[in-house]
Amino acid sequence: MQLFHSPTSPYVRKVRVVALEKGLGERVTLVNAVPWPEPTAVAAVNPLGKVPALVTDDGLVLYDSPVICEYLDSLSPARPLLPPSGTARWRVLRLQALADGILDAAVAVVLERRRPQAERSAAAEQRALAAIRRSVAALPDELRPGASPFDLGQIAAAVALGYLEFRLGGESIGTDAPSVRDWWQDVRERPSLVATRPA
Ligand SMILES: N[C@@H](CCC(=O)N[C@@H](CS)C(=O)NCC(=O)O)C(=O)O
Repeated sequence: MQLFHSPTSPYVRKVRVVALEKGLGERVTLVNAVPWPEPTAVAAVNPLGKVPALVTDDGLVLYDSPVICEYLDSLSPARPLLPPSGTARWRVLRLQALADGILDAAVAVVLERRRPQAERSAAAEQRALAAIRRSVAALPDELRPGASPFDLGQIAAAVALGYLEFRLGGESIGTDAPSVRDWWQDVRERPSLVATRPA
């Protein structure tokens, strides 16, 4: 399988962590496709021009990280990352959505700060930061050290906290709350997270 990727994309990292947790790491070949500046190689397989995109061994192209993660989870019954049905499944998917939403807001802040000063919107940046703070504050209800397996929701949450540390470390966004910090300390040295840590 080919994974179109960029080394610092947190959505790509989530997919790579899933592949490693499923024991599929060796089957995934990375194809460099940094989305900026245009043109980007990923547009040849994903019309949205975004990474990650996965080309399966059958030649099927999949994109959007939740779709790719569910596909990888389906490849082997070992260590299921997503419950098959019921409330447990919706809780995992909801946590993934919360964590991916944190990423969307954090990426928006990073992009806003890269604009020329005259084009920057303080209101857009503050709105995104407020969404991050609210969403980080919602994490403790979902995360308790050792309380549940490292499923797709927890993987997404770990990747989101890693990205906040990487891009917005030192800012007051709630990640220093004891319950969030304890959970993050508990999982951050997992081999799948260490192997995919952004430089
Ligand atoms: N919802 C998508 C988000 C993917 C995404 O936004 N990737 C960024 C890199 S971090 C990208 O490729 N951006 C290029 C663009 O927006 O044009 C997913 O989960 O895969």
